[in-house]
Order: sequence, then C-alpha cells, then structure tokens
Amino acid sequence: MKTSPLPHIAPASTERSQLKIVIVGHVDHGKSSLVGRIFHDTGSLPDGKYDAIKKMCDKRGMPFEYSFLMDALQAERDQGITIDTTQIWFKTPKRDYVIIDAPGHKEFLKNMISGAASSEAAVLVIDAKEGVREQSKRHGYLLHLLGVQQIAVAVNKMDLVDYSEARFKEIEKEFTAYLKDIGVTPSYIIPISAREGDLITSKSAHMPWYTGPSVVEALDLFTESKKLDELPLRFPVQDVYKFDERRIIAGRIEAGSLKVGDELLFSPTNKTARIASIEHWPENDNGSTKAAAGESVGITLDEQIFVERGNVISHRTEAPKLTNIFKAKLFWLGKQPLAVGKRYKLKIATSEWVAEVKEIDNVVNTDDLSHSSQKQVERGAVAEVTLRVRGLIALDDYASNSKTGRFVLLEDYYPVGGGIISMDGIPDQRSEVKVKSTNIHEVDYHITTAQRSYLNGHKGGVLWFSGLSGSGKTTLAQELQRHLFAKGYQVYVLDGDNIRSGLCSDLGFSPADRQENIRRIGEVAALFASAGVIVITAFISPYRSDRFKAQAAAQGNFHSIYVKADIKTCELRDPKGLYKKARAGEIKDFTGISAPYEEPEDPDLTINTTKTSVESCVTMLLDYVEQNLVTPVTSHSDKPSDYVGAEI
Ligand code: ADX
Repeated sequence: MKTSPLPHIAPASTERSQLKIVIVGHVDHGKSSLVGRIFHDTGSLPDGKYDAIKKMCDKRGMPFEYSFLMDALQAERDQGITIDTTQIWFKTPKRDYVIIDAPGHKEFLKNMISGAASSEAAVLVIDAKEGVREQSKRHGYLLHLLGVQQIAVAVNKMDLVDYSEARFKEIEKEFTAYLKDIGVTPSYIIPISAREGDLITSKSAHMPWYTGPSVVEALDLFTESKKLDELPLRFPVQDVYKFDERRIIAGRIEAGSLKVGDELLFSPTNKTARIASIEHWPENDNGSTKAAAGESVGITLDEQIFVERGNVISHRTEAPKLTNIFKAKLFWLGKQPLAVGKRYKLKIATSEWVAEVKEIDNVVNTDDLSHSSQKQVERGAVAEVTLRVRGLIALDDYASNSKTGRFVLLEDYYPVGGGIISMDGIPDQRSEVKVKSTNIHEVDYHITTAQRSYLNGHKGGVLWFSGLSGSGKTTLAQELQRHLFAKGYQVYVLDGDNIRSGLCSDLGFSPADRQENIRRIGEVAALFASAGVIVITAFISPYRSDRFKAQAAAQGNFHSIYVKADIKTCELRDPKGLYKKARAGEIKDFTGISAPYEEPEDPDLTINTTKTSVESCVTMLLDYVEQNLVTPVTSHSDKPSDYVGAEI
C-alpha cells in the first residue's frame, strides 16, 4: 500500500484522435522508403529535412532515396534528440499517427510483446518482385500473435514489375491464402511504389486497374480501439493508495466501462463491492461519474475489502476466467531455449506469477504452418505451450479480450517471450472459490506476508503430502518437521489420524466425507501458511478435485508432494494392520482396496518411498523447502521495523 500522492498520469490528448501503427516487412522490401514517402507526401517532415537530405545526395552524386530520410530521423531518435516513442510521426487531415516500429527499431518485438507499445493497425510491406518471403509470413504470424487485427498489406516496388496487375494478383492470392490459414483477413492489399509515390496518399495513374484505397487512405479507414469500450469490464489494479480513511484503487481500464454504483467483482478473490466514487486526476477532473476503456482512474468502494495490485476488476457477469493453467501461442525471444519444467516470471495485465512450462504441445513452422513436437523452443520460434502457475490467475481467452488475453514471460527481468492465451478445453475454476455467506466484511490484517517471511527467514506454505495409507506420509512429515524445527523454522504437521479425532471427528470415509475432510484441512492449512508457517499435511487425499480445492485455498502457497508407494508395498508394510482388516472385509471403503486413489497428475515433487531410504527422502524434501520456501529477503521494505508505527 502506498501513501504517496496520486501518481502523475498525463491526461490523454483529447484534441485530435491518434492511431498507433506498426510497419513491418522483410529487411529489403522497402519499409524505410514507405515511411519516408508517407512523411513527405503527408507534409509531416520537419522543416528543411527533405532539402538537407536532397542536398547531401546531390553532393555525393546519389539518387534521392526516401529511406535516407528515415535513417536520418531514426538516428536522431536513437540519440534521443527529437523523437520519443509516443511522438506523433505523421498527420493526415483526419488524425495523428504514431509509429510503434520505426524501421530498424530492434526493440520492436520486445515492446510489442510486453505491451509497452501496442499498435492498433499494421502495414506489412512485401516486395512485388521478390514476392512473399518466409519473413513476410513470419511477420503476418507475429501480427496475429500480437493481436493486431487491422492489417494492410503494401505490395511495394510495383514500378520494378511494370505495374503488372497479374503479378500483384499472384502475390495477393498467395499471401491471402496464408493469412487465412492463421485466421487473419487483411483489410486491404495495396499495390504501391514508395520510390515513385504510387498509391501512397492518392490514386496512381500507373495502376488504373486498382480501385481500392491508397496506403494513407487505408490507414485513415482503420478504427481506433474504441471497440474496447463495448467489451466486458476489465480493470486490472495497478495500485491501492490510502488517503485519510479512503482507499483509492488505481489503474487503467483495459476494456469496458464502469460507473458509480456498479457492483464489481474482484478476481481472483471473488469478492464483490460497489463503486462509491470515481476519483479523477486533477488534470482532467470533469466530475464524471463514469469511465471507460483507455482511461486511467481511481475508484473507491462502498465497503472495505482486501484489494491488491494484480487483482482484476470486472462486473459480476462476464467475469474473466480463473485458472492455474492455460494454453498459449507463444513467440520465443530468449537466448536460452524454452523447455518443459523451466520457470519464468509471467505477467498478465498488472499481475505477476511464476509460471512453469508444463508442456510444449507444438513448435510451429511459420513458413508452411507445419507443426512438430519438440522438447524445446529455440529463439525466434513460435510454439503452442501449456503454462501453469501456483494459484489462480484472472485472464481471458485472447479471442474474447486481447488485453487480458495476452502475456509476457521474463527471465532475469528481460522479456523473453510473449503470446496469446487459449482456454480451449480448460475449465473455469471460479466455482472453486465461490463464497456462500453474504454481508461479510473482511478486515485487512495490516501485517504483510513479506513481513512475516522476513521475521521467520522463510515463506509460509502448505506442503501437501498425498499417498496411500502406509506410503510413508506420516513418517516423512514427522522427520521433515524435526529437521525444519531444528533450523529454527516455523513448522507444523497436520496428520490424518490426529485431525480425524478432533476437527474432523464427525467424518467417515465416504467420498462426501473425505471431500469435507480435505476441504477443512485445506482451509486450515491455508490459514497456517498465511500466518507464515510451513505446514506439512499428511492425508491420503485420494481425490484430485479435493486436492485442487486445497490448492486453491492456499492461493499460491501450495506445494503438492506425492508420497509414492505401490499398493503391494503398502500392504506388506501395513503398519496399523488395516490392510489386513480391509482384505478381511472388516473395513469398508478402504483406499487402494475398496476405494480409489487418484494419483497426483502433476505433483511439484514425487518421493518414491519404495526405493529410497527415509534419510534420502527427507534430504529431497529439505532441498525442496530450501529452494521454494527459503528465499533471501529482497526488499528492504519487507523489514517489519519499517512498518512499526507507520501507516500501512
Ligand atoms: S482421507 O482419505 O480423508 O484423506 P485421511 O488421511 O484423513 O483419509 O485418513 C486416513 C487414515 O485413516 C489412514 O491412515 C488409516 O489409519 C485410517 N483409516 C480408517 N479407515 C480408512 C479407510 N476406509 N480408508 C483409508 N484410511 C482409513
């Protein structure tokens, strides 16, 4: 929580509308010339620039090249002299244009992928003589991946093919077919000559057969991302500020709109509250009681619920999906290949997670769109992958919302990949966190998780042991507890037999009773974990769905550990003589004999107790705890002393 004044967010210019575009294409297909030409023909060049370049060319006996203009402007931009990323590059009578990717702008992909720069439309340049190249296809695929839906294809250098309609049609046919396969329909395909100035701003006498718009006319026909207003509300929380007694939830509305009095749903907590007020930055305070996509606003609520950065606000209906797993089409930029089991920082809207690559489903060859199964994804490749996080993320299928349906992966703070989300075939897990009670007013605990970790020297978390009766859960839980306690850690064991004589003494072993048993343990364990304790649970927990609920309760602090031993071994061990009784029919619903055990599908750690000594098993568990729960304190402000007496 911050107590600083409202952040300065410059109000968006309201005078003229603006469209952000990207111009992409093969290196030699004439991007620079096109941009240079557009600048010139729209009268957008800085004074004297054209003459200066012309003079220089004449002096050197070179023909004038529009790309030189671009290079000169680019050089200035790179030195930070005149142009910044948000500067208007050219203007038409209709509106201003910002070019996100200037030719040669190396950071383009990173910026696009990270969402630092998102463009609303694109011009993809193809050389009429060379035709569609692998790189042209890759760019088409990338635009699709990055969510740019308005695309104009400029078939450049038509002068070199005698303005041939047949050649143009050939390229048009090939490229349209390719784009169709990836689900992209270009809005316009325009034959142009950047060098000669054909179809840049107006019709061309050289190509009377073409009746569509010129490049600039096509750009003017594109729409600004106003449509976002009409989508369901998505308001990712950027920060929560405290002024007097008021808490202002600040962020940028990515989609939809909201107004005072609206009932809001907060994800992933699934809490609700109404908007009491909309706070405006002094610069653009018009007293309005509503706000819409694209606006940065602060809101206050009618009741105090716990809200933090990364939460996504929506209306109650048409909420984002909640999931710990999703499929993605991803573009990989990392120097090291992406591989199954690797972990990266994941950013979706304002939330950050640690994501693990669960599967690489396909690596896509962008040239012929063929798929292959590979173990890793190399730099520059596109792949379909499954990513998993601990905890529930609020997100959308990319097809329904491009803002909350895209993500970035970072390694050592650098973006290494990004892409779009598909929830095809993955269930929404919101029902797992539904709260039945009403009129609940949660209180803010005032002591943060980070502060507790600082004091304890480790994080709180649930180590959820699951396995058959006799697999070794209790033995390992006790041994692990002993070692962690000796290190001075806050640790506690919740064990089946003990809990069943108290908290769960009313429960038997029917599926419904086991479900309730695990639900209670899951909630208790989550409380222990949020109190900063390492809680080890030793329960058979035979059903996947029940374990999942326990995981959801722990909100990201859950570690599933499969204590694995086959039924034969367990029966041989039979420490409590229960297998014998079960075989004799004296115990009904006995797990492994007359009741099922669903193996954990994707545990964080598997300990095979049939092959490994207790000592080695404990070593593995200790290593796991050190790696996942004991991290050095990174932020000075995690120190409790910084907060003592201070307003949080
Ligand atoms: S769970 O299935 O609901 O997770 P839990 O771990 O709490 O079970 O309890 C399992 C313990 O209860 C076993 O270790 C065993 O000592 C005892 N027990 C008694 N009856 C059964 C049964 N029918 N199936 C499994 N365990 C049983």
